[in-house]
Amino acid sequence: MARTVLITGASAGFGAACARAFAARGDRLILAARRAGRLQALVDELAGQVPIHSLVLDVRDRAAVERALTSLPAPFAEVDVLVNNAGLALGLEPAYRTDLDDWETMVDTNIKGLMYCTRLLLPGMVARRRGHVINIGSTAGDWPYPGGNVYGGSKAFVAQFTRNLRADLLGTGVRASCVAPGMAETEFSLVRFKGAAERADQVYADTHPLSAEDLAQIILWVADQPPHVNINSLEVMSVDQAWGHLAVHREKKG
Ligand code: NDP
Ligand code: 8X3
Repeated sequence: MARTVLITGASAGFGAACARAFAARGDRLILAARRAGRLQALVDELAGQVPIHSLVLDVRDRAAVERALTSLPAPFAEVDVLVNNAGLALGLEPAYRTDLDDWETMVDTNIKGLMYCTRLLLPGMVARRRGHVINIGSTAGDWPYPGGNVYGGSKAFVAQFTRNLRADLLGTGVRASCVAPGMAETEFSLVRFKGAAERADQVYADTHPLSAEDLAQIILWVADQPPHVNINSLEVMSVDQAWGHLAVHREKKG
């Protein structure tokens, strides 16, 4: 049966790949992002396939999110699957050198934007006794690394928020899942390094990272489980990525 699927951050990366994957399954799509042109190109690509409602939306703007999600037009009004994907990392500086504005942007997007969308759509899901909130976390939420500071902290929030949602949603039939990818080649690093393409490319050089399409298939699989099955959390890495040893500071004495 066709579902109504709302994907935030649908203009690029995982979000755009999810739009294509859910469209191929025949689901109705609500696609949200800030860049209208990118969103429109995706709508043009998929419009012949499934009904699509696009929202030019900044998830940090609580009033705009409230307006958009409380006035969804009829065929899209009952959201079955919310993919809370919009998010970003900004910078890789140590905590004592980062730009406080970057920290605030990450909190506003990765935490508050995700909160707004979830809170606005949950009551309908609970009333209909069906629905699925799929949050995109990160390995950075579990495994610290230098420069991960607020980005990793925001993704730790996503992981624990998802578990707490499960606790609150017990008995409602509504599902909550956190998909936590490791390194994946999207525009993520270009955004993190503020357009420095060479530096972004280095992240993926000479290795085989996850792709947006890999993640879209995994997210689709999470959504496609039978209604009584809840994938709580799912961590996924490229086979070329694993944990390193703990860092040790050494300094000659005297
Ligand atoms: P991309 O940069 O390719 O895509 C990010 C998407 O988020 C874009 O569509 C962007 O659209 C949207 N977005 C960013 N800020 C906002 C905002 N304020 N309001 C609405 N949409 C917004 O990155 P990814 O696809 O890689 O990232 C998707 C998610 O996956 C993020 O949450 C990221 O943290 C997470 N992730 C990524 C990993 C990776 O290695 N790539 C690994 C683990 C997790 P627009 O600019 O048009 O608004
Ligand atoms: C993105 C993966 O390792 O760059 O969440 O933080 S990482």
